[in-house]
Amino acid sequence: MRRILSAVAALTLAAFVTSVPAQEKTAKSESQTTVVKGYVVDHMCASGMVKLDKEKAMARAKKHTTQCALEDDCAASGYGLVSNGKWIKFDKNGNDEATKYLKSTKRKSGNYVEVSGNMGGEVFAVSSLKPIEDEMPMKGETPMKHDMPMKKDMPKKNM
Ligand SMILES: [Cu+2]
Repeated sequence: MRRILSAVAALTLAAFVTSVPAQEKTAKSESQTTVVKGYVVDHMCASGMVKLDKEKAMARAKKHTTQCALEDDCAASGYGLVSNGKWIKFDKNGNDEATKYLKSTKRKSGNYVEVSGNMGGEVFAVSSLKPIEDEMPMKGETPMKHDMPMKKDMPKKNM
């Protein structure tokens, strides 16, 4: 009898263990963590950009300077991403993360980042923000790798 009971217990335990991953899966898909890439821009400047077509919007977002984003009016309008030519507004945490990033970055423009979080209602609830390598080099232009143009990178003009 004892042996049967422990076999039943083992089976019950096995059933419980195998059911756990399924539950985790459901919980994960419900929280819907999304990863988005784009340029960190303030709302004020971005609102003009996203009226343009996708390519132009991205080019403008890339050129938008860190200094501009940190100016009082720009900062007050809140931050978000210009991603795929569209505006994605950040929540409070996203704003804080963007401010922290903009104040510490050495980039003068081209603030290309990856954010993960929750795209729920009107704002993107940011859980993390990290700078990543700019995937969109401008046509006919070498991507800026340094804050200051290096002499050896400048095209030589021997007239
Ligand atoms: Cu700006």
